[in-house]
Amino acid sequence: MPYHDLREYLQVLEKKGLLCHVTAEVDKDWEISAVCRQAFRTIPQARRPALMFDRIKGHTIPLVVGILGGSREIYATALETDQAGVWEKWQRGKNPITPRLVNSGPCQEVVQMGDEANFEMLPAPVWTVGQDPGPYHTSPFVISRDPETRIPNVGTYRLQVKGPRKGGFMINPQRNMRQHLRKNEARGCGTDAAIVFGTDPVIGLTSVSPFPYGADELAAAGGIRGEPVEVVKCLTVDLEVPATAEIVVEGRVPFQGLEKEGPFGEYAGYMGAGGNNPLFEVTCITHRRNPIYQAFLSQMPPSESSCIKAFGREMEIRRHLKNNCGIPVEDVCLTESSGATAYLIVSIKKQNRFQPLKAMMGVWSLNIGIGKIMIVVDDDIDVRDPWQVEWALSFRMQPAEDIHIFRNMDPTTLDPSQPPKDGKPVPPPEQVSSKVGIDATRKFPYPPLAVPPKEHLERVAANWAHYGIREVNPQGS
Ligand SMILES: Cc1cc2nc3c(=O)[nH]c(=O)nc-3n(C[C@H](O)[C@H](O)[C@H](O)COP(=O)(O)O)c2cc1C
Ligand SMILES: [Mn+2]
Repeated sequence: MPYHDLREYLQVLEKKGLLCHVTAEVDKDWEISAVCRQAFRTIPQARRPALMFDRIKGHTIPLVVGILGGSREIYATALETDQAGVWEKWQRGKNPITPRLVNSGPCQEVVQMGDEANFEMLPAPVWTVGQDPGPYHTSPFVISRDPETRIPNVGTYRLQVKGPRKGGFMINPQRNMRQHLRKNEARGCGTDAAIVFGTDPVIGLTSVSPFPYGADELAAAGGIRGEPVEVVKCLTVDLEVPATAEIVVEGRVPFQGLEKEGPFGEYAGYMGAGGNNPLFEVTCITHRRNPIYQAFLSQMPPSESSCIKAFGREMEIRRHLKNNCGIPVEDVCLTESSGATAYLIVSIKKQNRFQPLKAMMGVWSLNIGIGKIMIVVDDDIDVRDPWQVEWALSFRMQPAEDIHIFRNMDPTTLDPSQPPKDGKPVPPPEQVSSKVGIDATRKFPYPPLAVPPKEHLERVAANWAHYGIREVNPQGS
């Protein structure tokens, strides 16, 4: 049975020991960010819990973070499976199920119209204290629709809190919602939008994943869940939102309403400059009684952003290379230290010598600027083990033949290594990048491996205690 709402999902996380309550009172304007950062940088991913801040100074609404991308185990739990089952579960999104419209839903238990609506009642933290201009919503699921086809889109685009009824979006040029804004601008109108916080977890996972334009993420979520997402009509805009959502902020992106947004501490680990970006004007806020607010931790990797992006993108790459390019892919790893964007390793069961280069071309043909550095290895190499990848690079690769550099490719977003022009950072629409692809597969038969026979190793392992070998304790106790 799919999760009905965020609350049901949080209970499951709690039961599995994957959610930890912070009961100490915290200040959202500096402390939440520092606690999250400390948790992500000191607790290895496999042991890292999602966090629920129960008491926030000056606020009544609790905040959850890391509940979708705190770790790969948490991500799998959101999909009601284990890590090995994620790929199969995700594939179900290819058979979308249209959302079911219902008359009422808990997301409208409390209604605040017009001047009553106060965006600042939500406990949006300040993330990069001293450098971000103020609090930011990092986990909004933003719903808008194509004015011609009326097909809705859901995407996560961060939002700067600019006042009780005003926000500032950051929507990259290639994002789907940009097309809605462009089409409406051409007709001289603004764009209705609904910002949803806290839903059944599958919706959040589809909101951050790059589905092609025209795909409705709520329908994809329905396909993955195996049951339609229930939606209700918004009260002030022509949109539908998940009925069991915790909080819905309805509003409008005004016609030609651009304003300075940012700078913001970005996924790559550096401050991004920000820019002139679309405004958001709040018309109404609806929420459940005792709502729960959700945030994502971004900034320097490892972060929730790097974990969630890695899983979602690895699956999209694998699907594309397999289904569209016919490459026998074994596994795909986008490293978290590269923000799950720049550094990519793909293993293949190579059938002919053209496939490594084709795998590179296949990845770079995707419209998401992934894989500035891409390494292709054989299927005996574990792409998640840097030691094995370095071994393959060291002894299955000849630099002059196997390193391929391509210029004038699409850029990695927010990559500060792109040199400035006339002393200023190059604006996103003008950015280009070069890419390097390294073929670290074997090109001809190799000598046998220099290790003891497998049966000897197994015999010794079975009798390990007999040898009395103890590990050194670094504490010396
Ligand atoms: C934590 C996190 C934060 C994100 N913030 C932004 C953002 O501020 N602006 C943006 O354009 N994309 C952002 N993204 C990426 C988009 O959510 C992602 O590309 C998604 O596919 C967009 O939806 P769309 O494909 O329907 O446009 C973020 C992703 C994550 C995981
Ligand atoms: Mn989309």
